[in-house]
Amino acid sequence: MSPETLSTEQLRASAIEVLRLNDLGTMTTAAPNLYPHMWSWDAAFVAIGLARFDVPRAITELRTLLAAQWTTGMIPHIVFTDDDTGYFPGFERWGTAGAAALPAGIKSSGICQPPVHAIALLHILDRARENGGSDREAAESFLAESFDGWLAWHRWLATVRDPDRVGLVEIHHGWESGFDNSPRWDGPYSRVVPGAVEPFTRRDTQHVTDASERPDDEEYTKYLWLVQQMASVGFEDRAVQEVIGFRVRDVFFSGILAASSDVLAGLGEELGRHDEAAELRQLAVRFRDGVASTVDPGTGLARDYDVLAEEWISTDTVSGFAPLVAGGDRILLDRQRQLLRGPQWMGHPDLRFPLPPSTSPTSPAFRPRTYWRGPVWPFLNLLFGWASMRDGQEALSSELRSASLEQLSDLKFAEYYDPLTGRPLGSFAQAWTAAAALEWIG
Ligand code: 9YW
Repeated sequence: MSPETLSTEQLRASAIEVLRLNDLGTMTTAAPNLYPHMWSWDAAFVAIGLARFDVPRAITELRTLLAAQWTTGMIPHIVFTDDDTGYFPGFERWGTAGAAALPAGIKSSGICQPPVHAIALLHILDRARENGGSDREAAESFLAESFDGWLAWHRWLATVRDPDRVGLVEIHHGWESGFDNSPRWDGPYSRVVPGAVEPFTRRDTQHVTDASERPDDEEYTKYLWLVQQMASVGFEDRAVQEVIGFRVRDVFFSGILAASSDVLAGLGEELGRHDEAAELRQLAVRFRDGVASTVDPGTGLARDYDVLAEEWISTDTVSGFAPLVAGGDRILLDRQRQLLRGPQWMGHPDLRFPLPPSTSPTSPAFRPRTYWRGPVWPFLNLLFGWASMRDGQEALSSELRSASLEQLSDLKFAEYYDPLTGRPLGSFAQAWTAAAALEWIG
C-alpha cells in the first residue's frame, strides 16, 4: 500500500497486530519463526511500543526480562522459551545450565546486549503518567520494585566490562553488540581461530528467502567457538576474559550505557536514591567521555577498539554515531549531525529513504542486502530519534520520523531493509520494528 493511501490508524492497527502475534503472554518473541525467544534489547524496544497501547503489558515485558537477570547483575541476551526447534543455538547448545550465576528455573544465553532498558522504563512511565489512574500506579510501583535490578546491571557493566575504567564497555562476542556480522568485527573475527566446534545445523537460513542476507557458515563457526570457550569456564566473568578470543571495546554499546545511566539516575532521584543517582551520573560522564575519546578526527566517526590486537577499528558503520546516542559536547554533536545528514549517510543520493544504513554506501564493505553490512534497521532510527529529542534536535527527529513512517508503510515490519531499493529483508513481523512504528506514530 502506498503511504498516501495508508492511514496512520491502519499502520497502528497492523503494528499492534504484529506485537499480539509475537505475544506469548509474559514475553514477546523477537520474530514469529526466525527468533522464537525473547532478546534483551528487543524486549526494551518492544516495551516502548507496548506502552503506546497497553502499559501493564509493557511492564510485564520488562519484568520478565529482569527475572532472568544473573546473580552477577548481567541481563542475558536471550531468554529462551520452550521452543527448542525454531532457533539455533538453543539453551542446550549454549551450555549455560551449569553456570553458577544463572538463576534457578531460567533458560538463558550467557552473554548480554546493549542496556537500552532504562530508556524503555522511562517511556513506560511517560505513557503511564499521561494515562494516569491505574497505569500510573502500576508504572511507579514497577520503578520502585525494579530500580535495584537495573542498577545492578549498570554496575556490572561498569566494573566487570570496564575493568580499566576507560569509559568503554568490553564485549566478548559480536552478538553482544547486537550488530552481529558488522564490518566492525571483521578484524577481530579474522583473528579468531576456531578449535573443534561440535557439528551444527543452522535454522536462520531456513527462514529467509536468500541465505546471502545472513552471516555465512565460516562466521557462524567462529560465533559457536566463542560460545564454547565461555562454556569451558562455566561463563564465570573473570575466567571468560582470560580464555576468550574476542575482546573489543564497543563504542555504540558504551554510548547506550552513557545515555541509559543518565536516565536511570533521573529515576533514582525520583525515588530519593540520591547516592545511587550520583553514582549513575558519574557513570554517564565516564562513558560519554570514553565514547568521545574514540572519535577519529579525520572521519568524525567514533571507533571501537580491539583489546587483543591493541588497535582501533575504523569502519564506516552507523555505530560511528555513538556520540549522538551518548549525548555531550555540543561541537562534537553538531559535527556528527552534519555528517549524518551528509552524502555518505542519510543524504546519499541513491537511498530509497533518507535513513542511515548500517554501513555507509560509500564504504567498500557496503552490501545492501546483507544483515549488518548495509541494510537499514528501523529500531536504530527510533533510538537516534529519541536521542535527538533529548538534545532538543526536533528537526532531525522529525526527518527520521517521516522517512521511517514512509518506510514502514509497506506493513511488512521487516527486520531490516535494503537502503537502495527499500525492499524488506530478513524476518517479517519483527516485533521491535512494529514497536518502532507505534512509537513514531505517537
Ligand atoms: C541472533 C533479535 C536479534 C537482535 C540482534 C540481531 C539479530 C540474531 O536478531 O541477532 O541470532 O542473535 O543482530 O541485534 O537482537 O532480533
